Amino acid sequence: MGELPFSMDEYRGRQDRFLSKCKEDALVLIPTNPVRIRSNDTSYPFRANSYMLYLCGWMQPEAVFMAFNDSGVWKSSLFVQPRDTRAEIWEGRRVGTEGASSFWPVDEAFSIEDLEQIVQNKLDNCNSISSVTGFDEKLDIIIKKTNLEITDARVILDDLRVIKSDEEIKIMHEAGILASNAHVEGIMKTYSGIGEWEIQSIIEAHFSTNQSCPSYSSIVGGGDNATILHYNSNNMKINDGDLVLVDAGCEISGYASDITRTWPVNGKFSDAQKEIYNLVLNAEKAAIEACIVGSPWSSMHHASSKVLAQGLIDLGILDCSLEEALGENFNGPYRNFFMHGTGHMLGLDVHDVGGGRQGDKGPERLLQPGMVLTIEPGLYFGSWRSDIDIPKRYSGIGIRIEDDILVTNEGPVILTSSCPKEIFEIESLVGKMIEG
Ligand SMILES: [Mn+2]
Repeated sequence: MGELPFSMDEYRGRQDRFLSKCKEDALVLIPTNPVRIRSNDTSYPFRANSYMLYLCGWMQPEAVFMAFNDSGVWKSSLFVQPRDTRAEIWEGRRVGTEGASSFWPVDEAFSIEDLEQIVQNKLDNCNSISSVTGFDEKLDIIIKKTNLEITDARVILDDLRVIKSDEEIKIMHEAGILASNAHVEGIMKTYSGIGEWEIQSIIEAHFSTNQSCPSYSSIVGGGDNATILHYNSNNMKINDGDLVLVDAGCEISGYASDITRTWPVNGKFSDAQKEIYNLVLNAEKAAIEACIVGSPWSSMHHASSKVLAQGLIDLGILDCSLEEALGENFNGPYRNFFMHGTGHMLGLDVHDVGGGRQGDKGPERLLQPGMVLTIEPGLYFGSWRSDIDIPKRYSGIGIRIEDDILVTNEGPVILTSSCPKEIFEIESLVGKMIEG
């Protein structure tokens, strides 16, 4: 029924760090995600809210984490679905209040049906509410009725979630290795004429065989489809001579991995493909090297942008100086071919909390030991583009290379390093598991 991925101490430590920063007169209320209806009595697969997973690892729906300060001591509790045989026959087993208070890292547990009444009682001793609103409509209504000041708990929680503990890093490394192995299997089973959906199913079967699942919708784009950044139709055959871009990661105990690799379906990069591939690879390596403790968040983006812009000039795609190519605030013409950021935080969410800034408008974040982020530069020359002239030699090429990086005092550690990315490695792997 969902084992806790971490020790009680790990969760209690997270709660202590969070609650010690909350106002002492605040009632803390953190909901999970709602069950979303697909149609009639079928629903989308339920996935608990990441703040709930972070604070107490509770994976079942209809739950609220609550905490209040009782004469200087924070007490935490969980509202959960009560045991109910009739409901469990249809929906599955519930942990219930007794199970929650015995085996989860909280002091007590209540039925979710008593939420409003218990919250009302607690408000006698509280003058504000710290919550994450916008997820649980029922809780939002209860909170609004109180007329108390509401502070956004995310401001504190996001800063905590940004730094991963040793236990979290261990799981994220496992997720990185599993996604690497899945990509390798995808590469080894690729041939000219393979369907995008077939590569998707090879990779996702690798996840589910290992009791994992995708951490986002897998992108498998052959040829021109690789130049559509969030392509996930995955329904075209990939022709001899084309590259395929695969952006797919998995989730272990709620923690995401996120890998992109690009390979030729016939096992051999053309000269033009090689030129762009090596440029993106060099940009990726430069950005990884910039993941140094104390560096501003944007330094990795600047590092990859400089390599890409210079490369576009060297290949004759841009006809200007490096300064002009980069432009003001790194928004110059090189952005015609590299339209996205170089990376994002990674954790319980694939695009994890706590990106470039501290809080909404705070100062730029500096890289610290324990942060995990992706590095994923790319270059895209969609033949279908009407906004700019695409050089013929590179038309139809889309390449992105993405790894997951742990920042440490000893320098960047690549959690996905077992996924090959050098041209000679990839060429030697394509089709190796095709029989006949
Ligand atoms: Mn990514």
